[in-house]
Amino acid sequence: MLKHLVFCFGFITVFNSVSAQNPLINSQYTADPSARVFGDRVYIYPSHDIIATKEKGRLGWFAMEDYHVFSSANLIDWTDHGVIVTQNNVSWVKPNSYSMWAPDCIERNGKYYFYFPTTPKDTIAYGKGFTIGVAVSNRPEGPFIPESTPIKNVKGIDPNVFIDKDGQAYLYWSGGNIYGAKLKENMLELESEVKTLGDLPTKGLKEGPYMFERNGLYYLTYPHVENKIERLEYAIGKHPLGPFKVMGVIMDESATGCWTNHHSIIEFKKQWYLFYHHNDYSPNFDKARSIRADSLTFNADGTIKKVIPTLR
Ligand code: FUB
Repeated sequence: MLKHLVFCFGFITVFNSVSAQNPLINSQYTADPSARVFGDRVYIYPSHDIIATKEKGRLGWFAMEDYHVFSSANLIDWTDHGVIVTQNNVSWVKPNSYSMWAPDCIERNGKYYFYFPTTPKDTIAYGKGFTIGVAVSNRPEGPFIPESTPIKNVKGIDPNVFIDKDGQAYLYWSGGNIYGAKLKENMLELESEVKTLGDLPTKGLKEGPYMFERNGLYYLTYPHVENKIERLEYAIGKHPLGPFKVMGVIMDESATGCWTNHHSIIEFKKQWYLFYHHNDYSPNFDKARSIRADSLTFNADGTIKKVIPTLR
């Protein structure tokens, strides 16, 4: 696999000299990009794929031990701010579980809240499987201090946080279906019952929720797989917790054969962008992914025009 990485990085360097954009990061595998605009920069909080070995993780499966944050003022030149959270320095995380999956980060009142799904060591207290933790910082690039327990009453992966215009925050996550709940002002606890967002397709896995608002419409966007490869789809509602009406596809199944896709959508300098991943640097193994971005545009009625992935 290392061979692929070295080969592909060489390949991309040639493109870079003629202003390559995608994949965005070429120093490591990255996936599940949560992009945010903080000040005049875009920050990306991705998952960090590594290749599992007999000693690290489970061979042939996702292996993720930490998170980096990257930022850019122009979406071309990216700064790696280094590791912000790592599995063995969060007190409640099962050591060496290599399960630091898709995160998100949001700002509230000058503090930055980093949400990450992973597996707890105390399965009696927190249950088996994934739960979601939070780490807090005064700056988007950290240092982040992890809370001493995961969020109560949340089981699942792929956290996404949305703050509505009235100041109410919502947490979304997935676990086969997509779930949502109000968050308290402290951003660390649920304020409401958990709701299954049940207006979505019933067939196939739905995960990786990402909520945004535009012109009074709430867009619940999510990867959905019916066969083998995920497609990015969306539904629109008039309230952050629905009901929602399924509208269609944002991005078709990846042509690279990458099983997963996982995305975020932001407006930066008056242009909307879709951040997502494929496996460009690891064509034969789709658990070593690379993040991308492409412009996203809307029709006059608020529907989203399908995004065609570009390599540069
Ligand atoms: O990165 C691990 C998992 O793959 C994420 O949690 C899913 O959304 C999928 O991208």
